Formats: sequence, structure tokens, C-alpha cells
Amino acid sequence: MKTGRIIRSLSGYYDIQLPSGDIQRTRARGEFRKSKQKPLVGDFVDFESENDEGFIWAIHQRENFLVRPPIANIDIAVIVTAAKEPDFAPNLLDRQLVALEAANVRPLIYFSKMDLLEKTEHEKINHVANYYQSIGYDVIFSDSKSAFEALKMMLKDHVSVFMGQTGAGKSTLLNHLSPQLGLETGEVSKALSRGKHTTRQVTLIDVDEALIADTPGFSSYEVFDFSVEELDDYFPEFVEKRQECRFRGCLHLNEPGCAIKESVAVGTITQSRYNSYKAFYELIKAQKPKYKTDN
Ligand SMILES: Nc1nc2c(ncn2[C@@H]2O[C@H](COP(=O)(O)OP(=O)(O)O)[C@@H](O)[C@H]2O)c(=O)[nH]1
Ligand SMILES: [Mg+2]
Ligand SMILES: [Zn+2]
Repeated sequence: MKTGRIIRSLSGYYDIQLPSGDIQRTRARGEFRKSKQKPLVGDFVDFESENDEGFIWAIHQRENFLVRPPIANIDIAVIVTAAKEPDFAPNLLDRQLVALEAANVRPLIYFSKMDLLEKTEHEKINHVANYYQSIGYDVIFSDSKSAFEALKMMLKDHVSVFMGQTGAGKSTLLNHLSPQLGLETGEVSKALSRGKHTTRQVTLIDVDEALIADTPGFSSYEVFDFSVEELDDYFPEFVEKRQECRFRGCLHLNEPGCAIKESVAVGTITQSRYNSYKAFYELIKAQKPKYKTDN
């Protein structure tokens, strides 16, 4: 029996990397399908393999996992967010942050296209970035060389996944991190039409001592798979403040003596974050109840 990490999944086969760096191919055994547990790229597994034929016997306990893209044991998720073209969308960023918080994956916010901003726009994005930093998130700007080096250091020896809208600049950033990747970059419309024909196959690639998930065809949207009572757990600045709400279990909507709403009124929590909270609250309420599955 050997132990390794799945670095690629391809129609029922898995490529598993051993600690030595060797890669061996196996098949998933049937029982995994019955128990509804499916090995994911990023999983550590016990397996047997000979001449590219073999089986996975056990999946080690996961640190975390994402459904879209399907990947396990992620150290950092880089949210690539365009500062312009398309205009910065706080709701979209918050949506990704909440999904990552819920999945217990550490987010890092990368603002792309900073070079396209005029002075006043630059100040606005700086202001936004300062707020996200103040609530505990790392922020990296595309026009800062030192920040880019810091990003490289953060990714070193870790598994990371890059998310963001099509056209946000994921491929551009990945090429910048590792020019030998030579990923195609392009206009939004082209990328979208190409996306439809892309096989949804996730691969972990070695990039200068970092393992980066290459996730073609995933828009990285998540359906919120938790109740409205849990929603404020995933807004770090709400978690800090909510014990001051008059009522236990306050949903921060119409309750009197709500510390979150007071913070919004005095500006220590931004209106934009509160708007996201309310929008996601409505979204979860409107979702059809569904049964949780393992992955
Ligand atoms: N000016 C500028 N353009 C960028 C930047 N990052 C990406 N782009 C452009 O935005 C478009 C979409 O980028 P791409 O990396 O393909 O986005 P992806 O769909 O997220 O992989 C391409 O035309 C890129 O050249 C940036 O930092 N500055
Ligand atoms: Mg791309
Ligand atoms: Zn409250």
C-alpha cells in the first residue's frame, strides 16, 4: 500500500503523486460511489498501483474542500478581482469570500488591472482594500512589484486555487507567476465561448515550488449550502461585533439594539458589506432546501 496526493482526475482515473515526486495512475474503486464519497484532486489517498492499473483504498480526512472547482486540501484561494473592466463588484467579491469562509479555505484578494485606474479610481480601490485588510484579508495589487513577490512567497510550498470571473485576469496572473505555463489570455467574449467546450478537468501543477490548481471551465460560483443563522459566521467583522447585539441569535435585519446596524450607521462596518449580507440572506431564504452530500 502506498500513500500519495491526487494531482489529476480524468474520467474515473486518478494520477497520484508520491512523496518522491513519481506519478502513478489508478482507478477509483466502486465502493466510493456507493458511499457517495468521490476522491478529489488534492486528496491524500492510500492506494495500490501497478502498470497504471490499481485502486484507491482510502481517502484521508480532508482539511477542506470546494465543490466548484472540485478540489480538496487547499491552503489558499486567490480571488482575482478586476479593479476595472469590468468595474469592481463588491457583491461578487463578498460572495466568493463567504463561500471560502464557509468552506474553511483561506482567501487572498488580488486586484487586477490596477494600471487602468485613474487617480480618483485608484483612491477608491485603495479605500476598499484597506477595509478588507482591516477585517483580516490579505490584499495584493497587480501594479505593486513588492506585493507580487510577497504573493509568490505566500504560495510557496502551498496548494492554491485561483478563482474569479472570466476576464478577471487569472491566466494573466498565472503566466506572470510562471511564464512557462503560456496560458491563453483573451477578451471576455472569446474566453466565454471557449469555456463551453472546455473539459472540466482539474489539475495540480507545479509552479516554482507551489502547487496551483488549474481549473478550466469553472466560474467559481458557489451555492450557499448553509442556513441564514450561519451567514454572519462568514463575515469576520460581524463575528467580532455581534455579541453586542441585544438579542442572542440576532439576524441583524429589523431587531432593535443591533450592534451590526449601529456599526453600519457610524461607518465602522461598510454599507457595501452590509448590503452583501442582506442580499445573501435573501438568496439563502429563496433557495430550495436540499440534502447535504459529502461532495
Ligand atoms: N491592463 C491590464 N489588463 C489585464 C490585466 N490582467 C488581465 N488583463 C487583460 O484582461 C483580459 C482577460 O484576462 P485573462 O487573464 O484572460 O482573464 P481570465 O479569464 O480570468 O483568465 C486579457 O485581455 C488580459 O490581457 C492587468 O493587470 N492589466
Ligand atoms: Mg483564463
Ligand atoms: Zn444584530
